[in-house]
Amino acid sequence: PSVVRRQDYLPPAFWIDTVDLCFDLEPAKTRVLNKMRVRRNPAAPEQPLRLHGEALNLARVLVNGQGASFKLEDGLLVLSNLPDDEAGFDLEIFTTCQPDKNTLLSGLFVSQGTFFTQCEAEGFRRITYFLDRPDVMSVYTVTLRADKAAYPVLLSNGNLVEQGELEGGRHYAKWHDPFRKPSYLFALVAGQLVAREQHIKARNGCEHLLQVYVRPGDLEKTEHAMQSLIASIAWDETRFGLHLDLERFMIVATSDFNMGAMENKGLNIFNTKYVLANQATATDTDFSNVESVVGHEYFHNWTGNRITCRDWFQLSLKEGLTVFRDQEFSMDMAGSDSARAVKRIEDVRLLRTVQFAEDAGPMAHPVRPDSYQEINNFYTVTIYEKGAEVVRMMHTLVGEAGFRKGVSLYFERHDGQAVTCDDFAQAIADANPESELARLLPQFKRWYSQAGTPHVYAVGQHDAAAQTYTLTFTQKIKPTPGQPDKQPAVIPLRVALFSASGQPLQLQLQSAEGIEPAASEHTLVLHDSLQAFTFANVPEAPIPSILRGFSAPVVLHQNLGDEALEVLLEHDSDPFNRWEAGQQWAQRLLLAAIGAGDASAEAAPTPTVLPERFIDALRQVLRDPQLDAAFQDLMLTLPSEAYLAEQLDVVDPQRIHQVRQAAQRQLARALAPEWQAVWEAHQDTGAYRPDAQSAGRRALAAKALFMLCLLAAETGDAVWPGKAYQRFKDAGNMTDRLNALTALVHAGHPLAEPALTRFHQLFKNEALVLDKWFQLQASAPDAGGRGLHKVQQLMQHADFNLKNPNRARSLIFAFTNANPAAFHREDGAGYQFWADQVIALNAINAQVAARLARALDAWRKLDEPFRHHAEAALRRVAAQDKLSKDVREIIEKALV
Ligand code: HT7
Ligand code: ZN
Repeated sequence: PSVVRRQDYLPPAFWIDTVDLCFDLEPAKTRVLNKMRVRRNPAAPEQPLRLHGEALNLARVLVNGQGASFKLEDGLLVLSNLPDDEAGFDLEIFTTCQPDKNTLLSGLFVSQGTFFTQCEAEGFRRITYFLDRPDVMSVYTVTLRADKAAYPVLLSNGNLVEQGELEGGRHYAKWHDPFRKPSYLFALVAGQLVAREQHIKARNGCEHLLQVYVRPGDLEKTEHAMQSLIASIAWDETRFGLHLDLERFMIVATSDFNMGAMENKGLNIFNTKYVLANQATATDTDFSNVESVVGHEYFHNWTGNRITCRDWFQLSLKEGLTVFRDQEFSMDMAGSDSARAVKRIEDVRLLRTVQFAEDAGPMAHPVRPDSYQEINNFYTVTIYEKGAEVVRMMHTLVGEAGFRKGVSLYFERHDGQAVTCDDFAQAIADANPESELARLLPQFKRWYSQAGTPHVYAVGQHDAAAQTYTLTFTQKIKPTPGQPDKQPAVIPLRVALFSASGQPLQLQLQSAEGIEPAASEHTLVLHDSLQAFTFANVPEAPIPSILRGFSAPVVLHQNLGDEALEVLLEHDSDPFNRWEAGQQWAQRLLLAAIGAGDASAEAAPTPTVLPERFIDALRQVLRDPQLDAAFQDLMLTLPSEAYLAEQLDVVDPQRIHQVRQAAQRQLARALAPEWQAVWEAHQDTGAYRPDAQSAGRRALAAKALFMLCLLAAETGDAVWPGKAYQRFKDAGNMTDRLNALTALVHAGHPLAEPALTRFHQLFKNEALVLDKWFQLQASAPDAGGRGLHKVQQLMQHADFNLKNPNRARSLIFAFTNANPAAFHREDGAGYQFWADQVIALNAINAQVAARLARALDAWRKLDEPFRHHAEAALRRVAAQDKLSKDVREIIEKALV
């Protein structure tokens, strides 16, 4: 396989200063005339000009208006004997491509009769020959020509400078983007679209036109996206002093898209899933996702577009930083401290289930990878979520104001440039020369170069005579592929201490200089494999609260007894660690139950997994009127099956499922009166609002209904399923409707079937709602082992379409990634199905296929008989001769 290595980076041999593109748009054959001003890079060794190109038909190449000699070598257009003029030369290339055959959705493609582009990471080379690398930045002028009736709206980056009529019912629009940009930020859209528009005036007095383009009929679903955009603009001004630099900012939605959205300069292209939302069709989660994705793409305008990446190994430079920014934006929008904590918990749950698993598996890679075969495989949770945690640790180490200073310095130094992760870290450290970050910068940057999750072991020792309490920490990172030896990481640990009755204690940290001033919390900074910290004047053995707010992306091991966890669960003033205490306790109980029985010898699941004391603690949480509903909901959620699997060396997915289900049923039974009270107390009749508070109340009510329906499945009670069906029918919003339907489906109640039929009937013309319909069925419990059969049946449904990534994800991925008990079958049929779908998708859309391929990343940890079936399925895929390099990289790494 051909491997791209970070250490092989060389600056480009040429610069492309300006690009003038003219498109004659036709679905079957689009003509592209590309006129560039090219100049040799004096700093690079002399080489021919090698332009990237893929799936293009080349018609003409002219240099300074004359026919030029060129070669096509491995997909590259190679031009030598070029003019040696310092001022450069004109290069004109004429090609055609076939957008309607482009099922890969990279480059120029057609979705429902509209042209769209997707150029990140390497899609521009599917539009024209170019130096398709992020460090080549150019000024673009783009003319779009198309049939006016079929494509009335013609959009590209920047400002509209001209438009008019052409012969034969055609028309044109000319766009100019004054900002230099890399080719991956180029975009065009042409089709029958309508826009919600809003004029805004920024703080600095500049006026801007904001537009959200959708298909006719979807306009009334764009209000939330527009409000989210306006909020994002205001937030970036307030929090970072970054203003919108364009006259016009456009968002366009498409239903065929490989990812969530794309930050093309001034012309963001979005998956409809992250734009369209109204209360009838979108859930609270959808509303909140729209807000955060609109924010994320908007924030890229500075972190990604104004300053971009030197090469794709630096991808986290823009993605980690922008995820950090969108997380902070969502927290600020959520409002209360409790709502902020809920958002933090949700982010950490994603990190710990998906990213920690990635870091422990065959695809483990550093936040700044050293090599790749296919860059599209590196848009990962490590680059995004772990990358955001690295930025968050910098923020913790230099503080809020210091971080803002650092970001300002970063823009002062690098605006308009293509830079590296080192440049970012250096700017934050240089702006805060007295900080621990500046002191420890070379070690801190190991977060960029070392893969794997650090494990931190904490031991507390109280010295009654000296009245001191010492916390001793050791840290260790397990080997990952290609990295057998690891160095200690810099780990900021926010720490507090509590008395045995849960009172917060004042901390007096002893240092070489003496005793530091008393504080309720300290940030201890680990940087060695063994370190101890001593607190003075601690009369009794305290209970430590470590890693508050999840201040570093590590696994913390501490031997706290159940009593201590109970105290923290009830009293920790840090909501994250309060939640974490409950999770730690639940995890310990569930893992003990999983390990306690031989699954094959034990037909019935462990009947009582949770002791009365644990249930009592949760009962208090559920009864506490001071707590926000969203927080109560999270406290009452047991660790997921995926998270539990992550804690085990040998995984029996069926056993994990049985035990978690048993615990869930126990909570349903033991807390039935509380669930009823919760349901009654959260019957809001007010107008629907998707804010964090209201969404939290709906989520908690949904959990109550879910539990009561689960219990009804045991007792035969008809009341709660009846109420669920009623709610399903009468709900005034999609959140309540879908939650009620979910309760019926997961309880396996007979009313689930008519409800599903009715749901389909109601929403058969709403693609995003149909996705939910497929997804719910694909992730439903595997009653009698029929889950796989159900999914296979649904693949034959008239509304299923493997070519549409959202639909493929909602059915196939929901089954393989979110329904472990149905997917991991003892007969291996789930894996065979997975292999069939990877092979089928590979021929349509290699990027989506490669994502699906990752569902078996952790196959080596599986217990038998799962493991040998999984291996056979992987080997079957590996043996395919027409495998894309995307899928091949994933499968080969899994089989190493
Ligand atoms: N920067 C965007 C990445 C992206 C992408 C990458 C590969 C293939 C298709 C893609 N669509 C969007 C998304 C983001 O992080 O904002
Ligand atoms: Zn991004």
